Amino acid sequence: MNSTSLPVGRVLRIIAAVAILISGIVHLDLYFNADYRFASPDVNFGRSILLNGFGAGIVAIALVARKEWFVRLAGIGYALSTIVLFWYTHSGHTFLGFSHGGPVFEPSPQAQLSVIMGIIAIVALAASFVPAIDAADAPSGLPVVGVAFTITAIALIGLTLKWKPDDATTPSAAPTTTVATAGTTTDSTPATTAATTAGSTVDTTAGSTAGSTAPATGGSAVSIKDFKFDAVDLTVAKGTTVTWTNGDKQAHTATSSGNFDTGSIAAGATGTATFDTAGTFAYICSFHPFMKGTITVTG
Ligand SMILES: [Cu+2]
Repeated sequence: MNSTSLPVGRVLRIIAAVAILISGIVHLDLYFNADYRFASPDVNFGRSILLNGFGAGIVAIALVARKEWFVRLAGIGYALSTIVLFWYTHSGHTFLGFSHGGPVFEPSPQAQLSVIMGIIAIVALAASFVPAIDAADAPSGLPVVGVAFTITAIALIGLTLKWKPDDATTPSAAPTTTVATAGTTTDSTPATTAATTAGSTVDTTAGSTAGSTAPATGGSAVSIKDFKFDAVDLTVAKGTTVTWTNGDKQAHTATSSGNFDTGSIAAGATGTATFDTAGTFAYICSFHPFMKGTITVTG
């Protein structure tokens, strides 16, 4: 080695900084490009995503500049809390509350990049707490590995941000159990049925198919826009099929635990539930539990 040899600890901190920075860029993208800024007026959900993005930049700079234990611990805390918040801010379908089959996270495919980068940062920083690893001289090849990782990571950002579920002719992430037939039973609950019209049904006229896919028997509509159900409290007659039309760039659901669940409704798509039992059913979006509504069914 020469006099400029690199301690492993420094390489690990740079790797963690790059990973955390990527996680933060994902959050900034969610905020500015995926409409999460519209989730801000009433709740802090959007703002928390923005804060996460800026916080990532600060933590990343600190990790590159300083090697104190508390800086590395802050890096672990940042990455861990991001992953925990993914879980906490979703009411839950599957892994960390994301939905729903398919190869990617719904509603935010880029969020899986954030999770992967968080895990990398945690592992790298945890390793830096092992004195023997931290103090060792990096093998001459390690900086090359670091550069390769950085380039790969930046390429991943580009690819992930470019990738939009809407671009696909056949939406891989959308549930494939139903086609345009509203009210198809997918729920074992006898009282109600739920179905989701996959994004493929809106190929011709996006958004306007809600009316045509709704059954003729007195369907009722709820629009979803800017992370809100526009008919917050809807009253319908028994037997009515309610159609939710998603006008956001993000997927949403209408979910009432034990009663009905539209499943993930992709951007521009519709989901339905049929109400055969009188009563009042409070529901939320399981991806964004601050989105609330009720359906009251009159006998
Ligand atoms: Cu939602």
